[in-house]
Amino acid sequence: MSQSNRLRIAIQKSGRLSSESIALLKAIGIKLQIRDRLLIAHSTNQPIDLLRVRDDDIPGLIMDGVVDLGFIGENELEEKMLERRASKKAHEFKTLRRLDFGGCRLSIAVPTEFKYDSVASLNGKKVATTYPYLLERFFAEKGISAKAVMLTGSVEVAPRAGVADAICDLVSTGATLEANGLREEDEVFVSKAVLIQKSEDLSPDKQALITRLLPRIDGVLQAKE
Ligand code: PRT
Ligand code: ZN
Repeated sequence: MSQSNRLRIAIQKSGRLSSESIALLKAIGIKLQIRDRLLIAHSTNQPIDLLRVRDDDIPGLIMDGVVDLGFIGENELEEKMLERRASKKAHEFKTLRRLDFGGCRLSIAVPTEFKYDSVASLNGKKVATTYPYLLERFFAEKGISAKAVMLTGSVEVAPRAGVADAICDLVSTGATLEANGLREEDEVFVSKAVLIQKSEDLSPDKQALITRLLPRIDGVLQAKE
């Protein structure tokens, strides 16, 4: 397979990070034509292609060196890094910038009737989460022996469904927890969107393009402060 000399950037196809990732690229002068169904979008004024995928795939695409840059939430990035490190897969990347969107926290929440004094109240309990590696690292740091139960969706209904005693899920406003009779107790990880680069060296042309783009990103971030 011939290596394209166009810079490849992975972005979430549709979800909470998509529109702000695209808005940032446009704000730094990259013209993009995005057709909704297509996996690839080409820039019309820069040697840049966007690869539009599920956010879960972005850390692996970077760590396997398949794309050059990616926009991803730190929660997803750190979880996939821990998972890949545990299974001895490539897990290196470089963080270029921490961005001003996608902010959330990965928190432990319990049903309102659960008596929670500290994280030690979770000893011997089951905690449903989509982020078992982040949660188990937190338990290990705190010396807690609790079980992370993996659920890829509907984590907030796990206690009511009798699947777990508590949950560990992403929170932004807290409305979802409240609607499900859950109370936020402890923060496991605080996250924002980041721009990352694969760890292997890029061609001089690609690296020079990134070096030109980064000050423009800084300008956009500063203007919004
Ligand atoms: O389809 P794909 O796999 O690409 O998307 P996805 O459904 O996995 O992800 P998406 O678009 O929901 O989220 C992408 C990223 O946005 C996450 O990985 C986080 O980095 C970031 N983010 C920021 C959030 C939230 N805020 C957030 N509130 N991701 C999810 N939520 C969910 C949370 O899981 C819970 O269900 O929103 C609900 C809680 O919100 P509040 O406001 O009620 O507290
Ligand atoms: Zn996802």
